Amino acid sequence: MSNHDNAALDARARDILIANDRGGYTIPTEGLYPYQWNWDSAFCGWGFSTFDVERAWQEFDTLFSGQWPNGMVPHILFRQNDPDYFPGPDVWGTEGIGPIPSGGISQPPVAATFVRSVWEQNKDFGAERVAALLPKIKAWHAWFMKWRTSSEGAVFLTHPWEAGRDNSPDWDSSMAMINPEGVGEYSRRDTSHVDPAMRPTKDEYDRYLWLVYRGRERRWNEEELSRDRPFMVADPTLTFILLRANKDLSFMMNAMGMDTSEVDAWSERLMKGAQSLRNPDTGLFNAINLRSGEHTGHVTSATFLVWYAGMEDQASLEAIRQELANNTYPIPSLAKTSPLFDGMRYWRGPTWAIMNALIGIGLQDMGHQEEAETLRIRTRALIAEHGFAEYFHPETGSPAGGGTFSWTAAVWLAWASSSVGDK
Ligand code: 2M8
Repeated sequence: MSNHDNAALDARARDILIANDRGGYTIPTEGLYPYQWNWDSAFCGWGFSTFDVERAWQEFDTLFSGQWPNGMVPHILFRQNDPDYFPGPDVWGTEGIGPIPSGGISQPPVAATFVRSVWEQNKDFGAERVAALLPKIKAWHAWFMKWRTSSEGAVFLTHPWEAGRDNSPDWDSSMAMINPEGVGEYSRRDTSHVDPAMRPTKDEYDRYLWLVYRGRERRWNEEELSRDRPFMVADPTLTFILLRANKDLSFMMNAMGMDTSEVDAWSERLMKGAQSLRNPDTGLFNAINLRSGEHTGHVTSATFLVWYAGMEDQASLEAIRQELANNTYPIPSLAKTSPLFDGMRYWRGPTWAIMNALIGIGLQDMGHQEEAETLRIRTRALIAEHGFAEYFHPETGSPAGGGTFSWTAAVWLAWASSSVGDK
């Protein structure tokens, strides 16, 4: 599609990861996100593995070094205070709970899958590292099973930041049920780094903070928080990703001669949970507002993680073919046919390279070679033509959000670049 210098782009992507390296961990991008984020970090490990395997293992190690005693791996690790980001460690108030000041919620557990991928590239080199990580990964998945699964077995989020798709329309109806009283004045930092038209609204931020204050008041005690959850949405991102990660965990444990029965039982449960996400009206998978019981009805990029979870589905296959046909740069984070579609606003329309990589891996694994390759080639063109941005307009390809973004660079190196497979 595009006529680009692939080797130069590989070098540029490596430079971005190296420049965002803060010594064993990687920040998503300077300014906007100055800390270690959970799923960003796992993607970075995958990206580093293409040129520095030792550094890849370090990334996983530093991520799990922030694990809480209850097994949770926080969505952000605040390794130093940086006034450029809000809400920072003082707002979260987690000091003393985990080993490092952090967020009080988690993020999509992609780590097991990338750990497996890096280990499989060189099993001798990675054996010890994997053996040390497996109990930690298992404890994290156990935390999800205990505190974040619905009665049907789908994984739910308790804060929009927990699914990583911060302002997705999937949360709108649940967010509307919150009255963010008492949030008071605060000063956002994100809108000083990025055009506010590309970010969540003040109404959304008020609710994000209200939920954080509520968690902080309860010292992030899951037992206490589980008694009354004002925000609770069963989500395809978390459900499909945990299901996939859990199967990869089982695979690695089995290879190490460990008993996998408990982990396999979790996969069974998650599989049922995933089925509960199928919207009877559209036939596609989407989120459920667990406080009202309603499916949200939105077709998002998370809808198409179904193959990533190792599940087959004809209706989704037809729908993704349509997305591939209808967008120059698929897959939009919200289908263009939605009246809420906004091509530049974060998780309400733009295309994200990380979601494409996960969807593409799933399609490939499940034998949908043609769709997988189309998605990979279009993502390659998108990045080659528009740079290593945080996200992109699905029609024009305009770069949006932060620039020189780590996970876009990582996805380039490990999946989108035409040199992948040559090595
Ligand atoms: C975005 O989320 C953070 C909060 O976690 C933010 O807006 O401040 C999301 O895109 C999330 O998925 C991502 O991990 C994070 C860092 O790239 O940024």
